[in-house]
Amino acid sequence: MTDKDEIFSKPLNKVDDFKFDRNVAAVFPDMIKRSVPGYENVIIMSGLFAERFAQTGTNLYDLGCSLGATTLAMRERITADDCRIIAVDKSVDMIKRCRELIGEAGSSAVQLELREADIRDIEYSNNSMTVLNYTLQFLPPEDRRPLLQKIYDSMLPGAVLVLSEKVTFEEKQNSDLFIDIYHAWKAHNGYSEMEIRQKRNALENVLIPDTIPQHLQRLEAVGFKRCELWFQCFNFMSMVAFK
Ligand code: GEK
Repeated sequence: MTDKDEIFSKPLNKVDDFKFDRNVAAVFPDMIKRSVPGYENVIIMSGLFAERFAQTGTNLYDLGCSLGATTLAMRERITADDCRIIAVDKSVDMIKRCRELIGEAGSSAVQLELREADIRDIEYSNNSMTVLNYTLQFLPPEDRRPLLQKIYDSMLPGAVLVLSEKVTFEEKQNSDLFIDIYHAWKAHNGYSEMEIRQKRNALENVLIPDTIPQHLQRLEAVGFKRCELWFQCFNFMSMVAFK
């Protein structure tokens, strides 16, 4: 049984910046399912990309792995021999809970390494697939391109990047409309107007979305030859880029 996300359900005098702490880790599966349209599909599809692109004897990275949903979906589908998934998150509470959940999920031929680290600081090598599911958006904007460059440089020919993000739009009217419909969807999922407003304030300085053209231009600039948007629901999207 997963705990229900009620983190912003009481009025707060001051809304602090959002943190991936123990309280968030405890309710995360419920929170992300009710807050990110298409989340469950994106996770399943990440597994399908892994099935197709994992190369024998290589590393696959799940960056900002939280509780390991993407890691587990990838692990389930990989058929190539001698693969290692390296799942990284800088939140000690996320990694702790992730370790427990992965332990409960049983074993597999795919090796799995969980690391509590900042994805900007680790070394990448022998990389056939990297997934950034809703993580790049939390990095300071100036750190995004250097990280993507590091990832690209570590990739083998034929490697793939899956990048899922909340996005914004150049056209203000479209942006406002999609945010409005997104909030209506959150209300449909049981969040009150106050919860939606307080969470939005908590994320304001923490989650800075780019536009889809910004993502595509940056991926091209670091060297990715082919990029495609494969999923979009209002202001959430996922794209795939090939080396
Ligand atoms: C999923 N991918 O379930 N280094 C490492 N981890 C980081 C960093 C960083 N610099 N910045 C943020 N994180 C997951 C969901 S959640 C998305 C990803 C969300 C971590 C942070 O601790 C958190 O666990 C995760 O990125 C973002 O498919 O909550 O909207």
